[in-house]
Amino acid sequence: LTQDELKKIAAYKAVEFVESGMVLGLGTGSTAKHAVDRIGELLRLGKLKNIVGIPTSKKTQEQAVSLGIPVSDLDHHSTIDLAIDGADEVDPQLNLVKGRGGSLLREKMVEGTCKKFICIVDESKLVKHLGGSGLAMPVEVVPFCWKFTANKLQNLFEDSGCVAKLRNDSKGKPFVTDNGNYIVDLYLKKDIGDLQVASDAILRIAGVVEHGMFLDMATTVIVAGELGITIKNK
Ligand code: DER
Repeated sequence: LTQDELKKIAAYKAVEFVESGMVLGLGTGSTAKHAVDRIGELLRLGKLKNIVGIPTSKKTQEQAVSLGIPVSDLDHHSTIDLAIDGADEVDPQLNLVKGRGGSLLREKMVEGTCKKFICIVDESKLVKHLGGSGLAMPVEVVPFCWKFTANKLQNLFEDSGCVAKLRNDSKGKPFVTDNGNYIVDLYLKKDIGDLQVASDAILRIAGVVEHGMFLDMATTVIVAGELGITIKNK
């Protein structure tokens, strides 16, 4: 099975937990895309009714609208029944790294106010500890003096051999999030120790808007692997 087929399997399994009348958080990324497609298909087939989607990015909003999924926002629905979204890393305690797609702020706002958050991944996302994979730990920062903020972040994790890099788009310009901010990616050579301590320290830096560690937020993780589907509950 290809990675995308595994993503689709996890996504379809998660949509089995969607009930008519729900207010749904719609995730962002290639895995969540399959879940949004499936929700649209079930609505079209009449197998789901009265769904309201709260998108976690402009991209997902466009996808939902194109599928005929009614969309709204947190100002109109401050509590969400179920959010379905992907992740870049999942540790054994269901802590996540998200944001390599650049949508972490709206994802964290939506997934921080839902009764249930089902995270959908293929097995390649499973890690023992967050942050040590050498892949990006995204941090959304204000554009104003971003270098100042990036240096503060780099110094914070200097004992983990951290390198902070501004994320650029395909044209080599700074990537700009849906919220008009920049992303500084942290590349760590060692696992992050105490995740909550790290989270608090990052958020104390004034130029930081939000980071990509989603701690104690997922209530369920659905993992699709070569040997089948695993459902991990908090
Ligand atoms: O950027 C994000 O937060 C995405 O949800 C990411 O974490 C997962 O993206 P993928 O499903 O394309 O791997």
